[in-house]
Amino acid sequence: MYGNARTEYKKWGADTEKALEKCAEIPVSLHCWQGDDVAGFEHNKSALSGGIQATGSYPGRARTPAELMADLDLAYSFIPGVKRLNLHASYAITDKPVDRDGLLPEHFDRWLEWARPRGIMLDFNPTLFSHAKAADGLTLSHPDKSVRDFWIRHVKACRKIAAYLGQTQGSPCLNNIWIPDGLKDIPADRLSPRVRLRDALDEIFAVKYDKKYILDAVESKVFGIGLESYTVGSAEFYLSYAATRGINALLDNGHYHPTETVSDKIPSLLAFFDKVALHVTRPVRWDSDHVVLFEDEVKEIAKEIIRNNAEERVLIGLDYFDASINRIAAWVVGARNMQKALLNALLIPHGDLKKLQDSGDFSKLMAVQEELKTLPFGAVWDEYLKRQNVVGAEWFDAVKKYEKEVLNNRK
Ligand code: RNT
Ligand code: ZN
Repeated sequence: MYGNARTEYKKWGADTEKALEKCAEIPVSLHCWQGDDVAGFEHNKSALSGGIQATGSYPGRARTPAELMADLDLAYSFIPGVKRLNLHASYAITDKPVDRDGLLPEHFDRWLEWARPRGIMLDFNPTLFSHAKAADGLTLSHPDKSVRDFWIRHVKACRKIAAYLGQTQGSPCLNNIWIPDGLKDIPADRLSPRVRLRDALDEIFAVKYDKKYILDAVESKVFGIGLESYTVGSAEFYLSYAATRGINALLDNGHYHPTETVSDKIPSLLAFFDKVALHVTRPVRWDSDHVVLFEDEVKEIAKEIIRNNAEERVLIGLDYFDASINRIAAWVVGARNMQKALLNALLIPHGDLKKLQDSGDFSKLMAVQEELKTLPFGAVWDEYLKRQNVVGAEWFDAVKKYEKEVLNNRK
């Protein structure tokens, strides 16, 4: 089947061998927080807050670092290609309770020890939610200076941790700042919180690190649950901030108005930024963070990365948290679909299609794009899994077995 597929793709000018090689080299950062419904390991845990929600109560949530690491190992064994792990500050592993502003690089040494033999590089996120000092939905833009200062100290601590991770692993660690700050109802002042956020970020970024170790990013949002009327860190706010401060923007495809697409934003940013970071997710009616599927917008996002030769400029991360299904299955399905979308994009003769666009031959462009949709992609995907030593559809039985033997004992 692969041999036939290879011939079919060749007719359209696509080289399946090259695609198989290239696909395996593009890193995808798996988010640790799908494994435990964004709970983390803090000793004094607060409920998930900040306008995000993991709904469902499927049994078997990872409760300890050892459980999360074991679950990740199983998930990774079914995911082809280069994998990274995206951590949140709330996943620090400490003997005693440590508040967010007291976190240190050594609190992530166990993650480094876990990652090193697996060849997995780490990414990082400060955690500015699920905490008493974020209970009113405001952090870095809070009118109370002492609250703002607490969170400034936290993000500074996180940048130090991320730089340490990056230096130790020999690959830059993406440190992505997302804050929930917003208001439920009509604001009386939309500017002052943004000025406070800008100044807080300036204080944070006054500390300089080598870009060899840390890549700083800011993630915008349109609204959160309970924060429907106003978001301090809006798209315009963070894009302007990133552009004027020489840092990166992170685009989460659940964070825009429903007819906006992140696939269209990627090339816009590539025209101005060296790097663009992504949170690939699946918003269903809102920023619901459903598992990523192999569907149009994900395919389109992958196309924009591949056809602009931006595999090293676009940092791909996943961001979803579904607590209503087996959490390992959620990781595997989403991560495999991201890889599927990349492989699909690598099998498109982008150069020929660009020529059709430039010569104004839009009839042929449409006709060819439609023909490409029904080429035997499945055979190439199966071959990719085989070469990556990853099983096909059987992965689900293995996860189900682990559910019976391990997850169901987590009462
Ligand atoms: C929330 C943002 C953010 C979080 C993670 C847990 O809407 O997407 O990226 O999902 O930091
Ligand atoms: Zn996100």
